[in-house]
Amino acid sequence: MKIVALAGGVGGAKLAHGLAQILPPQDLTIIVNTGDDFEHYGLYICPDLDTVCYTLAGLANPETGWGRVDESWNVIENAKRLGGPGWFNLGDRDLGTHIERTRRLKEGQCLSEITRNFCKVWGIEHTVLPMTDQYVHTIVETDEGDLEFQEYFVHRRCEPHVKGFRFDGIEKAEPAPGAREAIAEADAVVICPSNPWVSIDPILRVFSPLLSGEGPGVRVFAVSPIIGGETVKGPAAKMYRELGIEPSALAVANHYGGLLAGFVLDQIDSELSKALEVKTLVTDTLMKSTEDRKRLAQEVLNWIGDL
Ligand code: FO1
Repeated sequence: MKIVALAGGVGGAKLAHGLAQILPPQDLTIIVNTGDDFEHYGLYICPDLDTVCYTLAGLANPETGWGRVDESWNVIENAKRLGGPGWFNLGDRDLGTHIERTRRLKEGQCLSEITRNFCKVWGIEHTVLPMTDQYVHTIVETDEGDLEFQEYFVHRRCEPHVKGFRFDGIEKAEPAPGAREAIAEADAVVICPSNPWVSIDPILRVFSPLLSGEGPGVRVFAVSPIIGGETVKGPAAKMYRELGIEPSALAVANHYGGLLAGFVLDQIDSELSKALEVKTLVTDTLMKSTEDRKRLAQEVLNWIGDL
């Protein structure tokens, strides 16, 4: 079965990793959000892309989910001592990725090509694509004004009250080379348990109308990032609340609306499945261990295969 997975950072990377443990490389393409990308210390940082790649390569920091395992912080500590900003933690190993990516971008290589090269070096055989090669910047509109995503997420610890989101540059963003074809050939698209507002919506916008629920379309399935009204990691539940929507798996399913052929929700939320018109899979969606990732991915694939 050929699958295209749509993923943001840590939660999305976990299910993508589960899928990669089961599907052969030619059957899985992972399309990753780049709206969180930003420049810091003159370097171009792609947090979600790196989180997905490090996770697939077994290089991710198991405690944070982002950044590298066995990391040290000498460079950023020194930069901080000299007066540089210290709110975004760039580890020594991780910095090498940003330095080389920035050098290549300045040379004129595009992000998808750089990602392909990096994946080869990291031993990642499945296809990982940024959603686009153009620059898209997620702006969080808050009661304290517009904030760049990382400014809101890391620097301000998601404290400002959210009023809306904007994806600057999205109108000019074309799907990365190979992404359209991967979707056209796929048996299903799986939306990983990432933040619907800031991780998945930018991808859906880039791939609209291909993934709009109106086209001839591939079947789209989503796994809820909200379990028992809360997010495992990140601000999705807080965002729903501040936008006047009760955070729940149901709210996530409604968010994707007519796009979905099926929805996966946690057993804690089994009651909510009755309110859904799409097909549902109710299971243990919490991925605490590497085995959990594979188990959930296998259950989702079996379910899609049986539908
Ligand atoms: N998240 C944090 O909460 N604090 C950090 O200092 C931080 C640094 C960081 C460095 C590289 C990287 O690839 C990711 C990093 N993240 C950090 C995670 C990132 O901000 C978010 O996980 C995503 O943008 C949301 O999906």
